[in-house]
Amino acid sequence: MTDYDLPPDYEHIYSGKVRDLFRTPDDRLLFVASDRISAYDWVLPSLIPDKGKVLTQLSLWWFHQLEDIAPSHVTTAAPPPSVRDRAMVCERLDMFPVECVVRGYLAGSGLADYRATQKICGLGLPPGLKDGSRLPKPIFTPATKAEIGEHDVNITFDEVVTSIGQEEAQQLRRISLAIYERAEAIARNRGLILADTKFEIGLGQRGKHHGEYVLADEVLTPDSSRYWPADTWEPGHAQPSFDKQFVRDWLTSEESGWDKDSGDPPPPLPDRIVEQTRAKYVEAYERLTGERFS
Ligand code: PZK
Repeated sequence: MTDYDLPPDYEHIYSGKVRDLFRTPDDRLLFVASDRISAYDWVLPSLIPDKGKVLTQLSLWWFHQLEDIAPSHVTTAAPPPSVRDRAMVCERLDMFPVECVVRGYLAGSGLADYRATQKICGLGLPPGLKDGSRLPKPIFTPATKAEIGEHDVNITFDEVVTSIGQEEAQQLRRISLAIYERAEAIARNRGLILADTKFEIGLGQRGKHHGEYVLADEVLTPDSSRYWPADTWEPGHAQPSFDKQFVRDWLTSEESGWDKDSGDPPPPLPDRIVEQTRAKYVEAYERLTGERFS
């Protein structure tokens, strides 16, 4: 799973469903995006060729678009050759224990919370919103990581304040909303709706960014964000996922033979679904950046 043929002095620290973190010999972090793909809370037994490269290159492009809002954790050091295009050498930050989520549209856990309470993270919303509705304005909807394997838990802004302090909570909200606003406008001009997105932010520990709020992880990739095709957006039902819809449709089709509620692991994807899905990640990269993926 984390076999990237790295030099022996790179120490594996942690793996998420689709990304892996290593310590470099000089005590920085190597962030590696795999070709793994998740759906229905499973990591599928199929890889999507170039997915890690596409998402890493997209993330680097976004970090550049956001440089005037917040610095990123990415350093100029080159990753080892075996992971060159899918990895970033990053500075080690003191991470805030908060998932900084911004929503401009109603979906996912935000939709579930709205239906239950007409609120998200304690923020009241107007009545009558539907699945996929645009919100009156983007909202900061923080979450905490639950136990491993569990879903993030939405929390109120006051709970963030209690956890990390008033000044710090306000900074995370300010930075997150500013980034969403910038990114949503760029995506909209490229025919994509950025429905929601999640950031991880930390404080610089040394050097140029000492004491500064620094953007970490990967940013504004289809794995950390919900992108929808703008031309078919229609509130009132679940919007098709820009990147994973072929996967979801096949996994829930008769052909797959899989029941997502069975507890059984999902089967491998047919080659055509793998290829269609790869093409969607490449399309996301090319539409957003305006550059050919290579
Ligand atoms: C850090 N994660 C999440 C990332 C995973 C899990 N620059 C940083 N400094 C300190 N900690 C982190 C980062 C970053 N990025 C990020 N956990 C810790 C994560 C990658 C793979 F499995």
